[in-house]
Amino acid sequence: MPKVVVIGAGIVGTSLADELTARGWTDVTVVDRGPLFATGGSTSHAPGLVFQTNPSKTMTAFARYTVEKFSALEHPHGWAFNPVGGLEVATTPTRLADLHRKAGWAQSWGIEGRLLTPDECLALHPLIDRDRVLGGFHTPADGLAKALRAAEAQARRAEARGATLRPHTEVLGIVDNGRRVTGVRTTDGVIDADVVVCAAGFWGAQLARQVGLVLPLVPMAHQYARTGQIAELVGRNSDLAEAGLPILRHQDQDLYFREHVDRLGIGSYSHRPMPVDMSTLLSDTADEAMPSMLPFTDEDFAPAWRAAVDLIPALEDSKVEEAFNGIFSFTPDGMSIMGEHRELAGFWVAEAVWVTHSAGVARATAEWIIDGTPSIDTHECDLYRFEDVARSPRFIMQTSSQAFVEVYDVIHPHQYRTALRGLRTSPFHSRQTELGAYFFEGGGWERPAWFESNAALAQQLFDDGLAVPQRDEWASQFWSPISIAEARWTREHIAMYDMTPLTRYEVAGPGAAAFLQRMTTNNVDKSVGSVTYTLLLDDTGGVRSDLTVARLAPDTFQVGANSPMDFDWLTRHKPADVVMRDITGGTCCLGVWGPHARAVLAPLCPDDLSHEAFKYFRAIHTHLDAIPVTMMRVSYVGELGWEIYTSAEYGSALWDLVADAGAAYGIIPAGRIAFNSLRIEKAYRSWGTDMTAEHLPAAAGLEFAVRMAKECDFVGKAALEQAAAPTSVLRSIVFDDPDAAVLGKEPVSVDGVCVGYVTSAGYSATIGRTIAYAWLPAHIDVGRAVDVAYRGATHTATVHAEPVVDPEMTRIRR
Ligand code: FAD
Ligand code: THG
Repeated sequence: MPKVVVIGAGIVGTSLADELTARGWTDVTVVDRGPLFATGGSTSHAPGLVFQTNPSKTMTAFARYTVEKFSALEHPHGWAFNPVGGLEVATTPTRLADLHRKAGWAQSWGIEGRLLTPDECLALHPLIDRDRVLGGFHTPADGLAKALRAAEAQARRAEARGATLRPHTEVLGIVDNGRRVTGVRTTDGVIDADVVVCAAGFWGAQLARQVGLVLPLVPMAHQYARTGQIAELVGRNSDLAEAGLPILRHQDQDLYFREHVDRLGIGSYSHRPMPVDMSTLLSDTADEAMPSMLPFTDEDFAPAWRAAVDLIPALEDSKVEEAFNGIFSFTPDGMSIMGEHRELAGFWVAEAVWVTHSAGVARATAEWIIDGTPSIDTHECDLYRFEDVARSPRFIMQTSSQAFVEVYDVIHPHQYRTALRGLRTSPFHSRQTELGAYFFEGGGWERPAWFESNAALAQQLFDDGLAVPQRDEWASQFWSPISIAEARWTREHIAMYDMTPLTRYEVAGPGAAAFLQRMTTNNVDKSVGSVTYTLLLDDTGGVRSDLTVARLAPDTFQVGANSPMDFDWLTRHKPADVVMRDITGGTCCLGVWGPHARAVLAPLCPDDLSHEAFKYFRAIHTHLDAIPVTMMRVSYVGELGWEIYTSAEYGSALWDLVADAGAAYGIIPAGRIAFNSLRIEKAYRSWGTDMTAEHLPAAAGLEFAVRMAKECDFVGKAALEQAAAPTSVLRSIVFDDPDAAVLGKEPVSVDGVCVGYVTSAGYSATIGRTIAYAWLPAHIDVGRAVDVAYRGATHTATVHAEPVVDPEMTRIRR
């Protein structure tokens, strides 16, 4: 049986010990520098509020499991979970509208919740000032976790199954044989191990650095205060129950509240970000009870206190009695960090985890370690999700600080940071800027969303009858009607799209073809010049990514991928006779699409671009005018045309060449919003949003890319052979009202019952309606009417056959 050492006996480490031993891996040692179970880590003083609803489906599922698990734990001192319910109040119209969005997430992810009037808020929580609140959102299954009891109960259960707990044992270093971990070096000698899991809380980044791993997390102080006795609370709660009122969030002022018998606990995120200097932490906390508690800074709390009194007038006669600046981890995107070190087998991390998500993260980690694949999609938490730039200390600090500031803010899905922009720009960037591009950010890249230079053209199209929907205020943010004109113009004429941020790798060597055959679902071992759409599956058949694989030479392939996790996955499986390079940054890509694409490009190219000579899904090395290029006849927007690749130094010449040659045909630059709406018209999926590892190809509508009959075995094939027919499937739905817009994650109901959720959506210029994808029960057929809840409104839509536009593929194959 493998020997496991878990570093850290906080809520994550103890929960993991329980999950591992429950699966029969009982040779587990949990080491902690501190005493048990108030080790001195973040768990020791976490007030334990568990609000389950999160924009992330995965995080919500993690939280739901924590509630379920903690509710069933037994501890001699009492409950580990007290389901007092959760209440979030709105004091501004923006927040009130956003609570509708949150209620939508809750419904989509299966959390019971209800929007409340101010009177209903007051009835649930009599301490709040009725006149301050505009409404609220109540989630009855939320509540309080007693983190230390939960840690102890789980640790003791693990111990009963054979695990060992070693307090007062500090891990000083990781021991390895150059390839894999062999143990940990502690203040009490070396402990041998086949698997080491770093669950060391905010100290984890330092431990991981010892083995060459950057964990993008920042330890930050966060203020928590307990008041003195509050008359209104006296007699309400027993010492055992501690609380009866729902846990309360007042997000407009970055505050949360819970009862401590007859006192209130107040947490505040309203202060400046206070990143912790780990080099002085021990001396800074020498006078405190624990090394994760910094001295309270009154001046930072003063405005929070005033805001707290405003919401809860009963606080007027009270004051702060005990308070501290507690430390825990923040990450650039607010997500946890999970996974195994690629270069050091057996070294795992489970980091930046709230109490709320702890049991869920622990379960997924145990499954991942033991079975090889977690049963839930974890890509948003993946250790290898970060681009190189996102591992720089400056980036980590900047984005994590921003995550702190925004922790309770209303964040639009297309709101991007303003700091640290312009880090990754394509060679077309200066031209795009001149053309008035409005940039979205993704993976550090600047990506045009639309071009103001198309405003006059758009106006002309609108004057000529192209419909413009009346989008609501929320959906109109970070959006422009110009995008509709760009999409229409692409279908009717021609447009150029910057595809540079599309991640791409060169996979080369004598073993390249066999490697890609084994890793992906489709047959990619075809003639030089072939391009294949194919899937990466995990061992359980879940869709890890979708790729295009172009064979550019017998032993050289270009892979178009989705994220750094694809590089990680392929690298982990790569044999020695294959070399893989990420060529994204050194190259660029221009998508030239539309009915006039051939007419524009053919005169520039010495090769024959006719349909017969250059077929759909083929690639060639050639030249456009004087520029060496690789052309692929691929179109994510579903039009005649090519992706044109060249190395970065030719980029701006390529842009100018195509722009000049296209002028006679009215070529325009077009942006991401048009791009997105066009791909949705064509039923093309976007990995990570529309489907994830949680879905089998058939469910995601991607079975056409799986070649079960191909000669060789491929990762995930055995699982697909065993797979039952999917019970839910990804469908296209079309909204009835031309003005209806949705942005993603909205719940979908049939006959008043929530049956699924929206993934992505875009306004289709072709049909004058918004089209969205939704996960729906397999029996909900084409033609069925569904209701989509959008920020308090209900939009009706109809399940549509796919693709909505050009099902005969005549636009592409001509
Ligand atoms: P920890 O509890 O910090 O455990 C890590 C352990 O690793 C520690 O015991 C430490 O001693 C040990 N360790 C570290 N390095 C070594 C080493 N080299 N050798 C041996 N042992 C080592 N979360 C919520 O969900 N809800 C809340 O309401 C909430 N409120 C919070 C309020 C405050 C004031 C704070 C500070 C945090 C709050 N959190 C809350 C966050 C939550 O407390 C943490 O995210 C969570 O406890 C982290 O658990 P952990 O097990 O990862 O880390
Ligand atoms: N271009 C390139 N690589 C890519 C993408 C891209 N890799 C990642 C991502 N995008 C992959 N997604 C798709 C989705 C659909 C198509 C291409 C890439 C596509 N599908 C056609 C269809 O479904 O009808 C053709 C499929 C086939 O013939 O097998 O074009 O944008 N380079």
